[in-house]
Amino acid sequence: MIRRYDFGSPIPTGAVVRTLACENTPVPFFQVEAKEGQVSFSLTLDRDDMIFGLGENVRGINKRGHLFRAWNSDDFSHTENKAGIYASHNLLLFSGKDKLFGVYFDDPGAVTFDLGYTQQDSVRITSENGNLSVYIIEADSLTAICKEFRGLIGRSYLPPKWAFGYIQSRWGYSTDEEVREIVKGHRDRHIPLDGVCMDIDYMEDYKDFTWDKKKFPDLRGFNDDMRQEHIRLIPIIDAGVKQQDGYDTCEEGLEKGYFVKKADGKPFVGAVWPGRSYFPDFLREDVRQWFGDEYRKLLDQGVEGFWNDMNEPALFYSEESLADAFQVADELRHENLDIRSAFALKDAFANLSNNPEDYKRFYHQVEGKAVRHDKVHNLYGACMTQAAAEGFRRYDASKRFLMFSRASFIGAHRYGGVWQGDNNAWWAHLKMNLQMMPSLNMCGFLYTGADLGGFGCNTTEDLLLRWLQLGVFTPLMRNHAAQGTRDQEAFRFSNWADMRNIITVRYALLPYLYSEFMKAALQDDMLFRPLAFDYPDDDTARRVEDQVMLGADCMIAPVYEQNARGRHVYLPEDMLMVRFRSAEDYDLTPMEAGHYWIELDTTEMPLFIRRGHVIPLAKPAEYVEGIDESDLKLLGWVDKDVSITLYSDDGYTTSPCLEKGLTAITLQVQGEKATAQGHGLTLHADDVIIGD
Ligand code: MIG
Repeated sequence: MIRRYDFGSPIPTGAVVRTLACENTPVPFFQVEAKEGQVSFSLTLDRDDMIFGLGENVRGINKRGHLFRAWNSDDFSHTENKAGIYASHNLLLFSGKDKLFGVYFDDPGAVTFDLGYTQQDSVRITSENGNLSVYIIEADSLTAICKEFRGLIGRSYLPPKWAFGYIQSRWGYSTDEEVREIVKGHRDRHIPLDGVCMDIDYMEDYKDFTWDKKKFPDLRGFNDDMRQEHIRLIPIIDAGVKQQDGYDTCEEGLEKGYFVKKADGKPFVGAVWPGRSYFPDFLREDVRQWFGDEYRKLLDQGVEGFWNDMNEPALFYSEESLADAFQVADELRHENLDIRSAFALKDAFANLSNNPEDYKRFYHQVEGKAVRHDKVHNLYGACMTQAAAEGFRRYDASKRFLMFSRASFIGAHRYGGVWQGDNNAWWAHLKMNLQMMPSLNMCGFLYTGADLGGFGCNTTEDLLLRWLQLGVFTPLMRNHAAQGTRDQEAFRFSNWADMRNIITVRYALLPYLYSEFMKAALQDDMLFRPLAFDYPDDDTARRVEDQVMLGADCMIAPVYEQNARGRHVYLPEDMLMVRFRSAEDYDLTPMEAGHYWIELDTTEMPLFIRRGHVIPLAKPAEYVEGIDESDLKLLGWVDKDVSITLYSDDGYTTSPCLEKGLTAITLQVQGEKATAQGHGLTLHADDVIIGD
């Protein structure tokens, strides 16, 4: 059951797709206080209450105890003290002795979430706008609450099947020759690969929808060559449009008045990669249509996927803030810089980027009215993703395109996926990657993953290998690194064969992972769940922060510590451990519920299959299109006959039908032997373990 409560005059966000009448009774569970234009919602926590949600964010799965703030930020250092990163996913789930409900704050501006931070037993959520809709969601389990919520916000984005392949990326690839070398580096060593991201250097002077003709003289031909090798090119698009005479996107945007404007009606100028830039008013439908159609310039070259960046929007400086900083510098020029003035000078420049004041300098048009940016800040990236997705639909409605964005808001989950932004080559960020998966899934973002190996800082051989072992399971499996860091492609390292072996596991599991992804997307379920969702009565399971449930049948528990040769795992029920070294080299260990220390060499990764469940494993392939989905091995630990269904489709149809895509597989147990049947499938059941 979902109920809606309005406060002030809510600004439409597009997050919710179901029309619900507004209740005129007080909102349950919370004490409401309106003060100085803000509205706060408070409640008291019992000692054992837990709080889930907030999507893409720092800290653990249980969010209790920290202070968060919904304010999409280009923050390249995801440390624990941060109040948020690139996304605002304002969903909370409360679970405890007397509490079981979800609450969604549909507010496009800043919202603070004091979740037992100021005082450990109290929660206070404050909408700085004071204009919002609050949705209270009740059902009989956390999983059911999420499903209800997902019904409210609409079906998740469906990527094409190739987007589940391994993708290589690096900020710095700049010529077609270089990309060919990267592809060759993988293909020569049989490291599977399906895509290469093109970062900002492919563009001409960082201008959206252009490419440098010297570096990519024949983009169409190059794209075709890559397609022959089963590789897709995935160019980046930035939110800011370079200010330059003769640049068509800039000129057209100016002429039609498509860019955000200052109070005086002049277009706002902020700087990003290309220097001074304009920012499309993505909150306007006509602007979305225009910008979305610009992607055609690259789609016409055969491109089938993009990533949208810098759409918080990131701002290096504005004309105004830069002028202020220079003024401070001028004033201090002849001073004897002391403790105060030296810092004042430094701060004048250090605080230029993503400065809160700049976000008050420009306006959007929302339903014909000018709305100051800071009131709707968190919608910007989401509306850019929507623009792209709608552009793709107009371009070819029959086909799925890949889209993942950096900034997001709930609602954007219908239009694209997200990557988890600029992490670092830190072990802590491997763990954070795992913890973000279920939280993002709660909010509808199913197609997601983090920069494997770490974006900033230099990775190490063991960190990348361990991170790939998690990446095997994340729908977006992309190795990405920042300019200036150590080369990070798997083939650069002495242990490349171990990395290859791990990546082959992804391809062997792909029929299963794709099936679970599509089932989750088409039924508003989560692909990754905290253990608390599946074992609500198990107090140990409820507090597990480093293992998560995957699909209907599995649990994952990656190693996330340097030099570790194993880890502790808690099994809430009997499970079969598959210890993979590669798609074809693994061992099986049936394990009863309980606590274990599991030996895992750096080359080994575990997957746990619940007793009574079976999952399919294909032969390894070097690209998604090469996977033979008709010849499958079954893995599992069963006591009796089992039937499962496997979803499959052509991989690009835009209106997949769950029922049509399902194939039933039945496993029959007779004595010590299992046999399996499924329409059109060759099935091998030798790796199914029977009974005790
Ligand atoms: O701030 O395009 O998060 O993935 O490589 C740098 C260059 C801008 C930030 C993205 C990152 C990308 C980088 N971009």
